[in-house]
Amino acid sequence: MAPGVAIIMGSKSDLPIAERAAGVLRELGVPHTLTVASAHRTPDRLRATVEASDAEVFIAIAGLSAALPGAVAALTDRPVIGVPVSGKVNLDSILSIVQMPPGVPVAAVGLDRGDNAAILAAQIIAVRDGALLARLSQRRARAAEEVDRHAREVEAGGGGGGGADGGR
Ligand code: AIR
Repeated sequence: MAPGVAIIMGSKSDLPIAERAAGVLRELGVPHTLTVASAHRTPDRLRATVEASDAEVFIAIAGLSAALPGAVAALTDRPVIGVPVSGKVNLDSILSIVQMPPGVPVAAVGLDRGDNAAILAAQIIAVRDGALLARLSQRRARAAEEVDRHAREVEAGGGGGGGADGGR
């Protein structure tokens, strides 16, 4: 089933977000690799990582001036999903990822949303993988059942709080 998804983070400090992505990919049975390479601190390592990878989709995770997803996109024609990482100023990483120049797109997910990056990467791969598409559909059905259960709890006066993503 390899090659799957290559997850690259700009720093080891991004690992909690990368682990969210890896957890979802594991659950969906999508092979993946995990590494650290910074667009600014280790550009040579980043180039070598991308050039050596046979991944179908890249997930690039970075905070601050988050050049990483764009730098990966500059090095490959395969799809790149950027995950901005939250910090003191959150718009910096979001805009660094969203504002790519014409011709070199990066798909952006929300702040710290490694989980959504993994789902999107799996959806891209699932275009040619019916079994993976079925697992994605089952995952979505389970999430819908959870909302139904929450609705019944709230309507019965249970409440309990927590947002749709558990407040994460
Ligand atoms: N970063 C690393 N190289 C370039 C950038 N923009 C990002 C990392 C991390 C943040 O800078 O992706 O989110 C802080 O890195 P560190 O290593 O200081 O914790």
